[in-house]
Amino acid sequence: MQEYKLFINGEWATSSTGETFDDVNPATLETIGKLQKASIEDVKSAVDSADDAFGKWSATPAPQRAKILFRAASMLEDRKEELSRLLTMEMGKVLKEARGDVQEAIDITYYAAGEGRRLFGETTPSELPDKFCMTIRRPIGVVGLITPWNFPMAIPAWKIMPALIAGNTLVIKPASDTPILSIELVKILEKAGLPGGVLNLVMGEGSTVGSAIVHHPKIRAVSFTGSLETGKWILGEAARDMKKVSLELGGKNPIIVMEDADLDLAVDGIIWGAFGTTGQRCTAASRVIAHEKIIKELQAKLIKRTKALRLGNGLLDTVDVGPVINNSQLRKIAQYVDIGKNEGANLVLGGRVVKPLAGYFFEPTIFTDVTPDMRIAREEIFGPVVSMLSAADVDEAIRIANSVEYGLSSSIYTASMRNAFRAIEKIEAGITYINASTIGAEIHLPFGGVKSTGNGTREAGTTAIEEFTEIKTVYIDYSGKLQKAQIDV
Ligand code: UN1
Repeated sequence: MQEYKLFINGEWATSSTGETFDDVNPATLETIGKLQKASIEDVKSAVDSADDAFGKWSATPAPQRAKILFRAASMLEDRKEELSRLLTMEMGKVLKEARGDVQEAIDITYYAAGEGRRLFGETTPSELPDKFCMTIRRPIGVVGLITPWNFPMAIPAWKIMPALIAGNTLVIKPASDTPILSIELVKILEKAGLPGGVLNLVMGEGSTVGSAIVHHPKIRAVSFTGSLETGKWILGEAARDMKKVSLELGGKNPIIVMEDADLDLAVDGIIWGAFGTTGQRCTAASRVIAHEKIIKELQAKLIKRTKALRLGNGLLDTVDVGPVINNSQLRKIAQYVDIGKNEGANLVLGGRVVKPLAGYFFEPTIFTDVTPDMRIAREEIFGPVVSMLSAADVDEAIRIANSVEYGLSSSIYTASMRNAFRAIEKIEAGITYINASTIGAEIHLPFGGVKSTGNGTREAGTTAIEEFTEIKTVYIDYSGKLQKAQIDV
């Protein structure tokens, strides 16, 4: 059995308590690794080593830091297939999507490395003569990263790479269900030449290890992707020490389908958005809001196509939908199906736990006749369940889209420019797709959401550099005399 250790101060270390836990393949329930469970003492050592490493790393020119990232990106590329297979075994998503997860990590690593030659600030004139003004970006310090299980490689890379290029030192806690890909990422960075202490990895429960990261006084910023509940808790705790926080939380992402849409294209997008990654993306399409004139036809097409999806082990290319991550998620999804039925929604397909293998499988599920007040239309399920709602026109569809507390991704299928721009302007979401599904954001554009999806920050794109830097404003007076801004002479 492969053992995976903590990474502290450039060394692979066992936990100070010696405790371990298992990493289980959600399709087969085979244990694929033994993981060291960090103690609060281990977290302290990790933060101390990041703090010690900060001076040197932050003083290293960003293009030099970038060299390490370029090497890491190319090593990731060389190992893409092997890492993708490992990712499917650990997380369950089908191999094609696992390759996408690894590719997203490769993309952000190259992108962040390139940013090492830019990290632009602004230059402006001064209101006074012989004076120059500019902004520069400075690293924040020691940053804590807490990542989810649904993108075991892409999301850690989204956070690690921009944070490193900006000159921060890090402590990462990957999700307990899927830490192996983060460990592989750390190993690659280590091989690529990252100095000891710059990146530290601890594993264990959120309530102990995660909490110790959030509370440590030397941690100056926390970047978290996960549930709304945990996000709110982190924001509250971090506020006491004025830590910078960036949160990427839930979604209840709508696909609007108008009466003038290409319905087959819309069905492609719904299937990809709702059942891709077994519905376990923050960006998953969990609501379809269709024009009343075409909803029946759309439903018939969707049901037919969904029936053909094959569940099983994601390593096989005959499989379309993999397992869900663990038993508690499986139970939660089943509970939501009961809630939907009790609320009076019409379960037209799926709705059951199935066992093509020993693991945690749930049938792709469709509810029709869903109304906006039902819990299945409002709450994030994070499973292969889609709710169909009907609207009389584009404005009603957008009103329904906006009636939930989340605002991450959104989509509209329409042939009309007017409808498309209505959606672009009026949907309350961080991302709007036109004639494409809600998933598949590209790494060079900002990623994040409004309302309860986050706290106003964005990941990826140039906004990732904003996430992991502080702006310093610099005034350079070369007049040789005292000059006073704002004061009449
Ligand atoms: C997530 O589910 O938290 O846009 C991230 C997408 C992916 C990232 C999803 N590129 O679906």
